[in-house]
Amino acid sequence: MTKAYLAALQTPDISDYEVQDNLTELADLARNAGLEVMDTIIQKKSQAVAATYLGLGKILEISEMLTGADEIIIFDDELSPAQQGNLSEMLDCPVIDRTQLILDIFADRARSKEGKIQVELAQLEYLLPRLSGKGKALSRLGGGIGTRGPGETQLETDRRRIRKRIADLQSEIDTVKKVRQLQRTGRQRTHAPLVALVGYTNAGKSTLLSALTGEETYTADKLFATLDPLVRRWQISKSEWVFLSDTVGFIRKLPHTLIAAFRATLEEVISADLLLHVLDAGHPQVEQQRIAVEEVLREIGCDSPIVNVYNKIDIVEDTLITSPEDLQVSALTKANLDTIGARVSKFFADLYVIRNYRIPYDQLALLTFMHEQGEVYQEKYHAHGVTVEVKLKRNAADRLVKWEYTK
Ligand SMILES: Nc1nc2c(ncn2[C@@H]2O[C@H](COP(=O)(O)OP(=O)(O)OP(=O)(O)O)[C@@H](O)[C@H]2O)c(=O)[nH]1
Ligand SMILES: [Mg+2]
Repeated sequence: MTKAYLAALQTPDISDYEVQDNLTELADLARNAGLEVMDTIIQKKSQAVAATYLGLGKILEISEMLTGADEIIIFDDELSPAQQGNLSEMLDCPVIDRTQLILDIFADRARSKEGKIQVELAQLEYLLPRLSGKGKALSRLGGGIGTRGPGETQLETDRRRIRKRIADLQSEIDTVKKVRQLQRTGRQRTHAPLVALVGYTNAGKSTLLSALTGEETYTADKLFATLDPLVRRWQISKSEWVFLSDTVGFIRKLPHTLIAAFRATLEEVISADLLLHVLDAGHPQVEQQRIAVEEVLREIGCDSPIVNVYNKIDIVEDTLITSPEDLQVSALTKANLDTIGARVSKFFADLYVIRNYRIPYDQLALLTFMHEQGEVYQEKYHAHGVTVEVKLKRNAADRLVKWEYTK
């Protein structure tokens, strides 16, 4: 098993607690990538050294730890291509950063064609600037970590071929996007709302989707178990149902290349009417995780309303203090799951209104609008115009008050 050493730079704005937290998570990521974590190295410094990231003293200290066996050094922050090349040369050992580690785990987890294309795109975008002049350092990453996915041969091809591959992958993703768009349009036609489960990786999203919908999903106690989006029907009450989606989990410092590459997958989240933010209440860093997820949501341009669902309350010993709007459940023991249905049902009851309109014949575009945006219950043609009974989102209805009438 490859032995991993973890390294982090602690600048004055980062507390001891925070740096430990980040390293604990990095160790978890490393183990998820099949590495054995040996030791951690922290350097306190006002800023990173431009050429080598760490100072010379620290680099010597690390080199003394190394035994020359199958070893790798993993940095908690993204290294520049030059820093990565220099460090690897000086330590005579593969050097990767958190981004590359996450990309590697994603490559290992990707099963579907869509997942594989997106991960490969992210990996190539990451590798491209690291190819020039540092070919030697990169090809030394042989054997396992950092080489899964695009493969050794592609790493050695010139940048032009990689650019061409990136362009091909991008056009494949465009096709995926179109297919997803069609599926969404199909769903929109049913006028059932879309609720998306979002949250930190391993929070219990897939377990919750299974518990709510009764559908089997893949769940596992590992990071990024789910990569592909999944949409299922969820009957929230006898008369109401919604679409519920499960997608890839988030993490702190999620690589930008991944976020960009996973846009097609994340559309499911962006276009949702409501987000259920699943939080692992048993995790010591649950609040930091909540903030990290909210940051990623902002980054992908998602501003849908959010309901926080604190999951895993079965393993929380003390009373969990949350805001009164937040829900507390256990997907595993199914405790309090009915509170989620009740909240979602209330949300949509407040979101939609049923109204009657009288539309003159010279305003028929409004009728088209209602068919597109809402669910038309009744439509009658009279001499003066059309009367319609329709269920619409409240904000759409507000724009139509002029044509409203009470029966
Ligand atoms: N104790 C406890 N464990 C839970 C609960 N819900 C989920 N888990 C466990 O947490 C682990 C992760 O669950 P998943 O449903 O795969 O989590 P996820 O959010 O889908 O994770 P990713 O797909 O990796 O992002 C699994 O081992 C689950 O059995 C819960 O309510 N209580
Ligand atoms: Mg999952």
